[in-house]
Amino acid sequence: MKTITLAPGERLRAGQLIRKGVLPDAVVASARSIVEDVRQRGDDALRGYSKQFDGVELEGLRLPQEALERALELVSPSFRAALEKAAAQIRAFHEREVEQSWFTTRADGTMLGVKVTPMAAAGVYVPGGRAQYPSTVLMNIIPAKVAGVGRIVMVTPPQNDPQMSETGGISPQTLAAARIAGVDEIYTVGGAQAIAALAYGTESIEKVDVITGPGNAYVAAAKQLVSGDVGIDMVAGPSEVCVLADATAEPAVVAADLMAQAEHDPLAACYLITCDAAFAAEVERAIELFVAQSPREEITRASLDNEGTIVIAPDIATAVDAVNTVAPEHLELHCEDALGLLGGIRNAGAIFVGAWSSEPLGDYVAGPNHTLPTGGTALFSSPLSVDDFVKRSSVVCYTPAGLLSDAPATQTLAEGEGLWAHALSVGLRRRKLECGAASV
Ligand code: HSO
Ligand code: ZN
Repeated sequence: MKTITLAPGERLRAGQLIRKGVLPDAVVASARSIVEDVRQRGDDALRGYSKQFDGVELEGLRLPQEALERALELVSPSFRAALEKAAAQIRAFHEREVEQSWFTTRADGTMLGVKVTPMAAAGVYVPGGRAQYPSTVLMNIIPAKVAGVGRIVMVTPPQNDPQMSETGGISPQTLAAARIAGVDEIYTVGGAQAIAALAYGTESIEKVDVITGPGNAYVAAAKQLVSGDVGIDMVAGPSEVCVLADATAEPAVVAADLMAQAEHDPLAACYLITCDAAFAAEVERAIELFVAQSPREEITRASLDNEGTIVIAPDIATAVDAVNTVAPEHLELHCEDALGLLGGIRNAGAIFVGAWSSEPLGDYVAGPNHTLPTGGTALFSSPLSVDDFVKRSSVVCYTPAGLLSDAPATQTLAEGEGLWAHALSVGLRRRKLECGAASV
């Protein structure tokens, strides 16, 4: 890990941080041509790309319901029970996020309000191979379900793996999670082509209104390209954790917490911010001991060596300021007065408070969503939530008394903007009420 030592009065600057995640032009260009092709040729294009990229010849694109039921039998009872516990707690948390429609009535009887409506259909992308996490399936489908989305569609590339032949080339763990979360349709297509199919529809896949879920660079590029025609969640960059710790924390525990993020991806970024240089050195020693035992040693080391940063701050206020500059996806407050620091934290996707709040609890079972803003976007964006699956319509319902009260100001503003028919629209109604006739 590299170390930045801040002198008294010095602040961490955003420019000192390594930020990865800009999509290469060549990837965007290739995603654009795939998206266009799927728009033009529909299912034929999907079949062609599945053969080319995934090495599979698709017959039907839709996974039969029996594969979902079979997956529930194939996973171990303890894995299924863990998924069910996680799903229940994620559901309970997201139910708290549901926003109700609201209406208010003015003294003149005019009613104003907001009508909240779930999106009709949502598409959830699930990446293939090693990055396929059943927990992410729960985290994407459950908020859509809680929002009241009528049709939840999952897409994922099939694996050419004989062990998955009974479940259509998709891992039983992933399918069990999708089944428990309440998926409606699954299609065995992945990549930019799957995003295009969700966004524009093909002969076999009906279009959706919003697409969420992580994917590789081509998937991210395709999501960006179709956004505007459909809603998308954030385009996630490499994972991040920032641990703010003092000497009351156990170095081994902090080491494990940093490694838990580092093992995701060689580009994952881990930060340790502390006022205690001796403590930071102990954490580094603990990492050395653990990392040699990790089956994911290579990824973990690559992440910590290239993207890991220790910030030594002169005092806790500077340390908190540094946290806000990093604006991490995950923040752990591992300090004596962790709760007391919460008020000063302005920028973080998820905040884990105190020694017992291990970040992986949040990855799996605590309840909040683990799809979080990365790359400093916690400055202005929020975790995936029920909100991503609903839209609001404002509602305006005037009474005659309300119209008479608001017509003059409306007419004045309309005339000021030179919009004659705007003034007329209100004026005719006003005249009808005042004179009993709307005619000129
Ligand atoms: N920490 C990851 C989510 C995850 N962890 C899935 C384990 N499985 C990004 O928030
Ligand atoms: Zn994780």
